[in-house]
This record gives sequence, C-alpha cells and structure tokens, in this order.
Amino acid sequence: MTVNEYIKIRFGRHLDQCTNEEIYIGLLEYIKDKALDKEIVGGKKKLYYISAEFLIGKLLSNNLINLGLYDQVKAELEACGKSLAEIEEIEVEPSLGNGGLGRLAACFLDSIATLGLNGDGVGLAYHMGLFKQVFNNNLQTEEPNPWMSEHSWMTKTDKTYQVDFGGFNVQSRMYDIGVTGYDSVTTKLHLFDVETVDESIIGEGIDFDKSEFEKNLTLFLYPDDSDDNGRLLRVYQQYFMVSNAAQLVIDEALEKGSTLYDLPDYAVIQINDTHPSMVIPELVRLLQIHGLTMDEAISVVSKCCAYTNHTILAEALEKWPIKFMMKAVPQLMPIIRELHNRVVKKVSSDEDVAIISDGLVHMAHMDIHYGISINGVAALHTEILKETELNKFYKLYPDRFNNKTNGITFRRWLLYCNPELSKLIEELIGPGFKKDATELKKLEQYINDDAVVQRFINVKKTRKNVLKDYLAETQGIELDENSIYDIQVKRLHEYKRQQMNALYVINKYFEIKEGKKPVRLITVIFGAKAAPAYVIAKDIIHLILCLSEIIANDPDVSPYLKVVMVENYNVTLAEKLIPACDIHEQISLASKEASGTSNMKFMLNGAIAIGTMDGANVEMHQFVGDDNIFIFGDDSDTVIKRYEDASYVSKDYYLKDANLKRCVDFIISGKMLKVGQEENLKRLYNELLNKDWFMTFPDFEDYCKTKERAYAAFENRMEWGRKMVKNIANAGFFSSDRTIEQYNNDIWKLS
Ligand code: 26Q
Repeated sequence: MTVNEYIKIRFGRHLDQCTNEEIYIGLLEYIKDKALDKEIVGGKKKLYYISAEFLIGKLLSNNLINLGLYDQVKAELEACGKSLAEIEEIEVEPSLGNGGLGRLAACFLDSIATLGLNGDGVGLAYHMGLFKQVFNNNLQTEEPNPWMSEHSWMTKTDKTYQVDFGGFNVQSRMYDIGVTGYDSVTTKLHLFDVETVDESIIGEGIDFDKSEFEKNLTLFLYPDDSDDNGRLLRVYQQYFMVSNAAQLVIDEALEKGSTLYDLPDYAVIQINDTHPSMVIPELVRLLQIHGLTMDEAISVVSKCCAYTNHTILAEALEKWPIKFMMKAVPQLMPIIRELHNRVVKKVSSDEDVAIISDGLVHMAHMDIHYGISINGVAALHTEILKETELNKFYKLYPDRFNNKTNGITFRRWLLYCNPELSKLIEELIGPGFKKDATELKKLEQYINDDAVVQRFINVKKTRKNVLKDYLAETQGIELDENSIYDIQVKRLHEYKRQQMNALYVINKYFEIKEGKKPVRLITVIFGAKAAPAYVIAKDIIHLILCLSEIIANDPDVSPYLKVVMVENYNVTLAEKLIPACDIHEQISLASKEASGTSNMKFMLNGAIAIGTMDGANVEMHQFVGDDNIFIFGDDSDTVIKRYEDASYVSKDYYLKDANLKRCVDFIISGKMLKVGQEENLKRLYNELLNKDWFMTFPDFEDYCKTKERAYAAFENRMEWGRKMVKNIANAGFFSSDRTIEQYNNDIWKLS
C-alpha cells in the first residue's frame, strides 16, 4: 500500500489535502504497520541490553531508510507538493540520553536488528529528555524537554509489573518502540513508565519536588552530574528499571519453557555502565522467590550478566551509600551483603576489590565479580582498565576482560545524514558498503584520481551550505561556506578540554590584532551542554559565548575569525553539523576519553581530526597514518605518570610561556568583563591557574602549532581532498555492525 492509499483510508482525504501534521501522523502509523510486517526474530536465547539511556534521535527518516521506503515516500510526497524535510521538522527529538553512552545504545539497537539478532533494549520512559539548553546573557539556562505526545513511536503494551520500594510500591507499564533493522528484521526497545508520574510538580526551570517518588520516578532523565542533590532518586530510578527488566527476563524465559535453572540458555544481559547493576541482586532475589536456593540463584545469575565500562573517571564509578540502599531497596541489601561476603571468603579480602567498603556499595565491583565479561570501549581504554584502574580485578579474572571498540550505525550517520556523500560512494564502489562497511576500503583506489577527489570536495561544499542555511533559519547564525569549519561537539567536560580550544581562539585573536592574518576565515563551532550543577563547565560555556560576542563585534578580527556556539546541541543538530565539518576536535586529555564516538562520525563524513592519542583516536590513527590525522600532545603514559607523581603545577607553565599567559589573562581582561560576568570568569581563571586538573597547559603549545599545520594543509585543496577520501575509506572498522558482531561472538553467543 502506498502512503497515499494509507492516508486516504486513515483520513478520508488525498495527500495533497492534508496538513503536514496529518501527514506526519499518517506516516507514523504507516511505518509502524510496515514494521509489523517484518519478521520479529525469535530463538531460544535472547539479549537484553539494559541501559538508563537510549539517545535514539528522530526516527521518521531512519525508519523509512531501514524499511527501504525512503525514496518511494519522498517521491510520493513530492508529487503532491509536500516536503519530507518539512514533515520531519514536526517530530520532536526524544533526547533520552546525555551523550556518548546513550547514543551508543541507540546505534547498537540498529545493528542488533540489522544483523537479525534476538535482542531487545530495556530502559526508562522519561517524560522529559535531557534538558533543553537556552542561552541568556551568555550563560546556559535549562528548560524541561518534553517529547511524548499522543502520536509517537511508543506503543502502550498490556505488560505491567509491581515494583516494591522501601515503604511503598508502584505499578509499572511497558511501552514499546519498534527498532527497524536495515533491510532486515525489527526488534524492540522496551521503556518502562509508571502511571502516577505527575508533570505538574515541575517548578522553575528543571526544578521539581524530589521527595515524592511516585510522582517523579520517570519524570526526568538525569543529567550526568556529580551533584548530590537528588542522588537518592537515581537509586529509585535504577531499581525501577532493573526490577522491570528482571521480571521481563524471567517471564519471557518461562514462556519459552525455561526451568530458570537453565536461564543462561535463555537470556544474556548486557549492563551498560553501572546504572543497571542492581539487576544482579534483583535477579538473585526473584529467582529465590521462584524456588532456587541462594547458591543456585547466584550461580545462575553469574552466567547471565556482562558489564561494559565507559569511563575511568573515578567520580563516575557509582558507589551508593548503604543508607540509600536501605531506604530505597531494603530487600536487596541482604543479597548484596551475601555477594560481598562470598567475595571476601572465596576470592579476596582486599578492600580494593570489595563490593561493600566504607559504607558504600561499589556497583562496578559487583558486576565484575558476578559477571561473565567486562569490556572497555576502545583498545587503549581496555588496556588502561587492565593495567591500572581495574588491575586488581584483571589479576583475579584475566579471562573476563575484553575490548569492544565502539562503533556507529552508518545508516543514520552516512546514508541518512549525508545522502550526497552516500550517493557518490555508491556510484564509485556500488551499494555493498551499506551492509558491509569494510567495502569502503575500495575507495582508496581513487585517492590519486583528482577528478574523483574533487567530487568529494564538492560534496563537502554542498553540506557546508546545507548547514549554513539550517543555522541561519533555526538559530539566526550566519556562516561563510568558504571558511574552514572547525567543529567541537560533545558534552561540556573539563577532560574534553573545550577550554583549550577557547584558549586557542584567544591566541588567534591576539595574532590577528598583531597583523598576522589567516589566509581564510576560520569558523570555530562549539556545541555542548553542561550538567546544570557543573559550575566550571558552565563557566567554560560563558567564556565561549563571550568570546563569540567580542570577536563578532571587532572589525579587525571578524573577517578572519568567527566563534559560534550552537544552542541546544542534540542528535538533530549533530546530523547537520557532522557532514559539514572540515576539521573536528578530539582533544581530550590522553587516558580520559574512553572511546569517543563523534570522532567516528566525523571521520566517516570526510572530516580530518585534530586529536590526542586517546580513546578510539588511537585506532583511527593506526588506520589512516600520520599524514591523515593531526595528532598532538602528551600520551596517556605521560599523563598517568604525572597524576601518580602529583607533579603537575599549572602555574609553572603559565609563568614560563608568555603566549599562554596572555591568553589566560585575557579571560579576566576589561574586554571580557564588559560582556561577561566577573564571578564566572574569575572562577574559571583561578581554576586554570591554580589547578587545571585536566592539564590543558602542558598541551597548549603543541596544540596551537598543530592547528596551524592543519589550517595550512587545508589550503592545498587537492591534498586535503585525498585526506578526506583516506579517512572515509578507513572508517569501515567503526561500524557498530562490527562491534555488535564481536559482542555476539565473544559474549552473547546468540545463534
Ligand atoms: C552519573 C551519576 C549521576 C547522574 C548521571 C550519571 C551519568 C550519566 C551518563 C554518568 C555517565 C554518563 C555517560 C557517560 C558517557 O556517555 N560516557 C561515554 O561513553 C561513550 C560510549 O562508550 C564513550 O565513547 C565516551 O568516551 C564516554 O565518555
């Protein structure tokens, strides 16, 4: 059935008589129906990918592409004078994640369905996604970000469970979002909600009453935050998620004839960071209710669960106070104590590997002792886990540790977001790369073919214009498509070092003032949300917005340098920014970025990285070689040693390097204070001068030099084009299809 026929039945009208809203609703139902036609995979053993975040982004076009309907629907709409792009605008992005970890989960679902694996996602139906970022007076403010509406991808199911907390219980309900695979089957994302949630308790901004758990359980996605306020609610949220997940796992296994003693033949659970770790004691508890002894239950659960670590930042390794656990989930504490005691008795009495110590429950420790696998998300990250952060665990369980370098779905991050590039690639090497990303390697044969390379350069120009138009229309930002687009988009965090990029901007500003003018306008684009309670991160946003204003208003500088910070960076914006990028910033302090995934998206879209030897940059560098990536800065060994020695004094660098000094001093200069807030700027200045915990200063000089090298290289357009092709041709490894295949072969073992 065509869309037209479908809409006629649904609304009794022809497509060209419908509003865009009606067409959107019609398409939603049409796609849901079509997805139902696709086979749902079955099989005895099933993967449950449990995650507190699934940053799925808009689904309309993605689903059309995966179902093979995109061209047909687009043409049908066009024939009636309608634009698919305009209809897409109606869909509200579900921002159910903070950043990399959540987006990774979404890419994984796409690959699981595409590979036809029997696996579902399990998470929470937050009513408000990650806050909406609004700039006021060069400062970030936060607003609620609702996304649910009467017509959405979520389908209400009749599955409900009871979840018991200390002193009360709630009734949950499961909602499903169909996950379409590319030219393949569909699987499901199960999101649990509770009917008592009350959106009216939201106050100013994103404030809400934290005390009434029935009303706020699934109200908000938590921003990645070290803020103490509201941490207890996170325990409630996490338990709500895993209790539902565990009940679902057991239900589905029983339905398929499991005795539960054989649960590992029916279920494998991937624990996405420690947020779902309570699934381990919860399953043990439920299995006991189903008649297994504690011994039997622990033995069964230990064969079902696998844990992925996404960070080595100590503050992100969750440790919950026993008193929180006793209040929220008292029924789990005896089990966690038992799990702890068994470790002490049978494995090791070393405090460092204990599950309970200092009145805290160490979630990651529980995952490692009672799981089949622990993996890092890039080669370097896994090595660091094994050799330093989790070394004591590695010595206990060497066979459990393994690496799974992250990946991204090429359907969204190439086919959908860059159709021009996708088409060019298809013309050159055929359509095979869409299912087998390693085929991109065939592009290498064109690296010395100037006519072909020129076409890649032309596609980039097209995409730069698309971004220019989009930002002009949606944010009133003016870009010059002939400038270099130098882009850094990711969560605002000191370890990602947006502040170093900002210091570079100040350096460039001084140089231009002194008459050293770039041969071409440089546009430095930032996109980042800061956690609402992360004070310094918000100060860095303030710095960038102030710089943007000063430079835009300085006629000496503005023809050569432009600083842009896009508001409310999200998946939808990423889809526009990434294809248009010339140079992408991957400048984390070596050892701190577990993997990074935007680096892969940029690479695939023919942007060249400037980066440190960190996360997956290391593997990207191996693939493309020194000439096709701009590497700078201290390596992870140097950094780790500097932390161990506690030898870093930022002021020494500041005093030694006059160039650096004048850039840092500029933060609190008269010019800045005229457009900015003294409190914020001084605080940031002091932080850098007296602490600089993420070691911006030691890398600064090398960073500046490397940027100059990159900008100079950009001027040799044909050589630059060859770098673009080299990067695209070698991006195949970073397909999440490859990652998922490895998870399945090494850990899940689904047939
Ligand atoms: C913690 C406590 C309270 C509230 C929230 C959180 C919280 C939420 C989200 C902590 C961490 C996260 C997300 C972490 C994350 O996105 N990590 C990134 O994971 C990517 C996928 O593996 C990697 O590529 C990135 O390197 C890593 O930073």
